[in-house]
Amino acid sequence: MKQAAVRAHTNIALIKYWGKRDEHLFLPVNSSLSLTLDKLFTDTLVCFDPSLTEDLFYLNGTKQNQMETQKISRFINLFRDQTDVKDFVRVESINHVPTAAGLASSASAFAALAGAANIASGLQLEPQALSTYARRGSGSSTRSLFGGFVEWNKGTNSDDSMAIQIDDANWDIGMVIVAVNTSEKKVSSREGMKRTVETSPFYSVWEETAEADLVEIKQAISNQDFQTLGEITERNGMKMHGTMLGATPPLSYWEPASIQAIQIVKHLREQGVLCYVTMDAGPNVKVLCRLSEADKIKEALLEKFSDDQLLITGPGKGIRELTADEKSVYSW
Ligand code: 2P0
Repeated sequence: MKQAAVRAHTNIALIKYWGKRDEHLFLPVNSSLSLTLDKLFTDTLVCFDPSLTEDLFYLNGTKQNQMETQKISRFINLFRDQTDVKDFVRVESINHVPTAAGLASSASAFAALAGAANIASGLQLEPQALSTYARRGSGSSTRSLFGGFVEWNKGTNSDDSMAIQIDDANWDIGMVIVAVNTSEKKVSSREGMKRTVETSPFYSVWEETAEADLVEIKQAISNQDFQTLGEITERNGMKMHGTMLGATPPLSYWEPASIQAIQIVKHLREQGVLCYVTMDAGPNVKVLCRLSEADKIKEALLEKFSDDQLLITGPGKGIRELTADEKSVYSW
């Protein structure tokens, strides 16, 4: 049996990916940039087993249905197609994404799956090339192959639309996640971005300006200029949500409590604390801050939110194989 177990951390985009130019190959309209997070990750075992008669997928110990398993099978086929490993596969995945964080885990999920399949199948691609495989599971997972600040270059084709680490973010960078509502969203990212691309009159402006935002944020990272980094993050996220509001029918993931969180952040800023919000395809708010100021920011948020709705995290690392000790806690 050929097997491997890999850990991948999730990431939050500071320059957002919102729209595909090729839905089959997951080629994005614009390049994006994210911060990988330490506290949120997925551990995944991939085991090619000649005794199996079908692919099996267990998530947090529960066997998944045919539809979920098919997504895994299609993804694993990318590796079976490129190697002489043709056996059926057993995939065991454990999400260490606290439910309270209210974050989707597709980024860490497909990054961990790609990492484990890469080793188990013997394909042994370098992380950058492997990110082009992760991409075909879920766009945002492209960036989770690496730690710190990561750029997903939109590329010109399927072979060069890949991620690269820009900086390890080891300069007092953190995030406070405000879990406003953890129930499943009604409109998936996939559907939401498609609707926005097809119907929002603002989309052409998004496309034009996202690349300029990326150039500026990379300069801010290279200068370790936290204020500019935060300002670009906040404006790019707001612009993505504005673009969605222009769609037909209009798309909004916000809830009243999202705005309450944003107001607390603005108030903190007026008091001289550098902190900035970003939001994804859901009502939860992520606050980019100095890690050393995260406790203070959490304290202010505790006025409106409970302790279990707030999570502080620093920058995470790229994918890596699990140690024997780490594997031994699971019943794989
Ligand atoms: C991002 N999001 O850059 C953006 C910002 C949400 C808002 O990538 O269709 O699960 O699997 O490629 O990656 C979430 O969408 O979508 C996402 P698919 P994905 O993080």
